[in-house]
Amino acid sequence: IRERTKWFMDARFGMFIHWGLYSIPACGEWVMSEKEMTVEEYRTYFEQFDPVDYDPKKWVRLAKEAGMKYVVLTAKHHDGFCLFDSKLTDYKSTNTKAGRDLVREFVDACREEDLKVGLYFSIIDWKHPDFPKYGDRQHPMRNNEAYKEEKIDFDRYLDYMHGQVKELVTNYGKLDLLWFDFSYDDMTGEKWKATELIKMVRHYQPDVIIDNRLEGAGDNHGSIATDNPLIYSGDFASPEQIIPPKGVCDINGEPIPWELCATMNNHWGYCNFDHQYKTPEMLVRKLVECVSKGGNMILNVGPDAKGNIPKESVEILKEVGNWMDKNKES
Ligand code: JFZ
Repeated sequence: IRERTKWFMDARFGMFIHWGLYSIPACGEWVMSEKEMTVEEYRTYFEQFDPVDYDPKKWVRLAKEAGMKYVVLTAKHHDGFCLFDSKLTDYKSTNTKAGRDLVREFVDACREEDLKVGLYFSIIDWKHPDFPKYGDRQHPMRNNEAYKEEKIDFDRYLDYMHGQVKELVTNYGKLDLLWFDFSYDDMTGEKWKATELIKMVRHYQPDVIIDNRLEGAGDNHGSIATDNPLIYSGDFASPEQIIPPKGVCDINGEPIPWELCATMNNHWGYCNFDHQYKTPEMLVRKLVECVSKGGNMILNVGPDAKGNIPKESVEILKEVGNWMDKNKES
């Protein structure tokens, strides 16, 4: 086990936060793709974004009360909107009614409450003009013939994407975790110039730990599970929603770090009609099962457009926290 993952293996329980412009339509973070919206159509949410209740200290304190040891926020999701003050785009929280760098306030809040801080960053970007559109598996314009003959310069996109990661690893002090999401089609990181990307990340943040999704996602454990991992293979595997029955091992059968990412209902981004919440009991059982199999659990909340965590989620987390308190080692 790598030295840098020790805190993570010890932490076991974290909070995932999916929050961005998609909190406004309130039907999940994939709305732009699902409804095949153009950048112009989606921009309405950018004009509307006004999270008057944004107070990351509240989020972080709730995580702490639930017994969580780290928090990961979507600095940028697939829609391309940045919660941070990127110099490489105008499409950022600083230019909305919020008028501030929301990642900065989040990072400060985590440190103030003494929790480890992580940022999610989408290597997919549906806003950038040089990201492949027509025929892509999930781009909002995948079916739009108008983009069939479009010439794009993918290297220009990669410069942009790498540049934003550089901003994140250089402007916000020491980060504990980076959660990249996600490689598809060829399931290798080379399409994203991942070797260069992670060399740069390690230069500025030698101890940050990264997930394995530059090499895929879900059940694909990438080369983290081989005896010769690539530089971008990641420090932990990231199974989604379903607990691997026997934990996760490398090719020699040795356990490797992994983290189940799970939602409380059936969405990541805020969804105002999804009331199918798991009970606190179910979630505690999941956590215990992960831990018993050598894994972590990162449990998601999707704050609404104003910046409030849904009250169902708050109640669930308080219950989980009660269980944690009762079962603390003395
Ligand atoms: C990805 C995102 O698309 C989603 O919005 C959310 O952020 C989640 C945590 O990660 O979702 C995926 C990515 C890959 C797979 C499944 C869901 N997969 O390959 O199984």
